Amino acid sequence: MRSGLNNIQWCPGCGDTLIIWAIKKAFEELGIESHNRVVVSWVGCSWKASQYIDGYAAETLHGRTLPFATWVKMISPELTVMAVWGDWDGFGIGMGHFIHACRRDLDITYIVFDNENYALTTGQASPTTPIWAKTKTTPEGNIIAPFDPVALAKEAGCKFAKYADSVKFAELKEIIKEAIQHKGFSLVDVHQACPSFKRW
Ligand SMILES: Cc1ncc(C[n+]2csc(CCOP(=O)(O)OP(=O)(O)O)c2C)c(N)n1
Ligand code: SF4
Ligand SMILES: [Mg+2]
Repeated sequence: MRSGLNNIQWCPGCGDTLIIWAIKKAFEELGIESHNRVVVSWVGCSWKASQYIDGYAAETLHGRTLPFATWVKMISPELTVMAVWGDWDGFGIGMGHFIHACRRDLDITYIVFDNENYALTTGQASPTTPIWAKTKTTPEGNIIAPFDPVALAKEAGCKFAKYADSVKFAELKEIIKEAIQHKGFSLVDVHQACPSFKRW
């Protein structure tokens, strides 16, 4: 069991903080108690989300959050299982797992902390970096168009796939609640601020 919001280590103004508050409120309003839920995360800034939300938690390898969450759901179907990823983790190194999770449609809520860059490694371009955005790896501007995670998820069989924005807190919380209540695999791709590296 993990708990605690006492030691948040994200940069001031980071959208990650709003997203975990929305997740915590969603669990609270749905009456899902800490011993009935698991939050699985990976490597990246938002990996700490699982430490800051009370309840069972697991930190897995980069790109491997969904395989681990799948295993948890299969052995403990009574638990509410949430997987939290970054945009590189979910749509880069973990892309294969993402597509197959959509197809498999197990009851897992998948929240992407989409800051459109690799933040933990100090601001490289990711699969959702907008075209022409300047990052460490695209100093002249990104020339590779990002793809649309929600469209991709739907194409792969996901029946609940939505965008959200961390600054629209009430809407974000409601979308997360809907995603948790959806019986099957659900994606919420949350756009968020990253004041340290997302400057577009
Ligand atoms: C297998 C592996 N490859 C690369 C890394 C280095 N690495 C750590 S975090 C990261 C980028 C994470 O980006 P994202 O998933 O978007 O999360 P964010 O930090 O932006 O929240 C990378 C490439 C690693 N830890 N493990
Ligand atoms: S680098 Fe960006 S995503 Fe990471 S903690 Fe700082 S503001 Fe948040
Ligand atoms: Mg990122």
